[in-house]
Amino acid sequence: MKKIGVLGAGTWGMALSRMLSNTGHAVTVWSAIEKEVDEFSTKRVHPNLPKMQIPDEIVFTKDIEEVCKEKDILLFAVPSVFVRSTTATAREFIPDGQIIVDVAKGIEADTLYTMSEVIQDELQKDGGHKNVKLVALSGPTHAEEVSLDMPTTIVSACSDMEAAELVQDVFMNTCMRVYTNGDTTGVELCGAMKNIIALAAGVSAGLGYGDNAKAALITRGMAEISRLGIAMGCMEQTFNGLAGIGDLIVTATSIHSRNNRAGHLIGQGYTPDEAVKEVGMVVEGINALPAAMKLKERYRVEMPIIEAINGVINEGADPAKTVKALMGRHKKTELSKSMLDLNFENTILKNKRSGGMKRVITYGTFDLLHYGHINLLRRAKALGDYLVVVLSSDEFNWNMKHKKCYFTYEQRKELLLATRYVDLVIPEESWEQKRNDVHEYHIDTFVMGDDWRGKFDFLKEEGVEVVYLPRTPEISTTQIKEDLNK
Ligand code: C2G
Repeated sequence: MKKIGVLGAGTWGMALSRMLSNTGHAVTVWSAIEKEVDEFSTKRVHPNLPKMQIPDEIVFTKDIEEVCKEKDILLFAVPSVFVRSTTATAREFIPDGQIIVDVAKGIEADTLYTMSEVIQDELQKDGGHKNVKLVALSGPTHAEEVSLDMPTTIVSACSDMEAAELVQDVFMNTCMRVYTNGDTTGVELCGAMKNIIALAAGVSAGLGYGDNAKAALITRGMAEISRLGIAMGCMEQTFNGLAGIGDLIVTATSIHSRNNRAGHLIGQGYTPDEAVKEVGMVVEGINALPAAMKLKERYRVEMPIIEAINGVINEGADPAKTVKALMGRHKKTELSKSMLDLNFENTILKNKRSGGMKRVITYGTFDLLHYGHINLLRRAKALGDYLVVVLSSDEFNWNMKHKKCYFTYEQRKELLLATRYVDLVIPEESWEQKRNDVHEYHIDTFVMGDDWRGKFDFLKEEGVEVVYLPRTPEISTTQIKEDLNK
């Protein structure tokens, strides 16, 4: 039996509180809305969950200190826009080392932080709380169904697997199956972004379009979220999992979903504000849009559906015209990489462009290949479909870069080709070859770490997109050599 403090008495917070109490845990629930506390503690029914009985064992409190102190787990179940302020109020009562589970789904608009990052950022403002363990709990989980003990699965994500497993044990029961995952950011990104796709699916249905359009939005919407996640360094399989496609299916196809309902009204001609008022509850998909647009820009990821729904919600674009524009975009390939590989080799040899395939190029020495290089290569690959690495030759390194490599060109090339991101390796023999390379290999995007920021902007004149990605701090080939010499 664990002692659990729940912050937030919304639909999801209360459905989980009931489940935890009925499975033998001591649950205390706090809400900033004192009227709610009075009502729930006496009537023991939540207005949004009329069929659910709130167990008598659940203690309600208006005192945030009481909900925080001496608990095994704190559950943050407030709407995403109140996570920061709630953390600030609770901070002085939260001990270091506390396990905190966040179930709010969203991305903070100005910082682009996920909810667990917001909580951590706010807690560490006092210079302490260095050992708090933040677990994201997210998946295909309608509160209405959980409140009726209907079979449900969910993901407990934390980089600290022990914390993820402890939460798995607490929340696991005959009605709730919990899976662990180490990719907190990926799980939280899915949770926030899928609400936007659900909104789009609602708009489509409101316009009178059918299941074909819904399936297209779900499939291509997940492809966009996955592409963004990979560019942010998340794990690809997170997006194919319960927190990713699982949660998107349940949100985009269900009448329970507020995002779906709000979208439906907008498709029928309501303004976003009218739709939110009609739904009467928080529509997280609308709250997540500004951050989604900023992430798309920062990581330079093509996200046409996100862009289209943002046009409808925030720029007054006509929903019907927007769908027509989406359907009329230039053709894209869905081919797997291997097919792309063959396809690309053929086009390279025949020296002609193949429709819709984006080619990326990057340059470097890549000696003693390390995770900083891999982070760069993974994000570069996520910007397109095919990555060409121009690898500094031994002569170029020695004569022009005054670098003595540990591995020869051939050895460095072999290591690069062994990674899952690199499709082609060619030699870099001079500083001047870039202008030619981008034409010879039909390149769309040139990528370098931001230690080179500004140095290659001239390539824009060649019609190439120039992207500088944040370097991975604290690791470098030089650093490795120095550490090994000690
Ligand atoms: N990189 C990174 N993070 C690190 C180390 C390297 O993102 N911790 C990136 C660099 O910014 C660069 C790439 O990995 O984009 C390869 O790094 P180096 O092998 O150090 O390449 P460099 O010496 O910068 O050569 O004509 C351009 C040069 O060939 C680039």
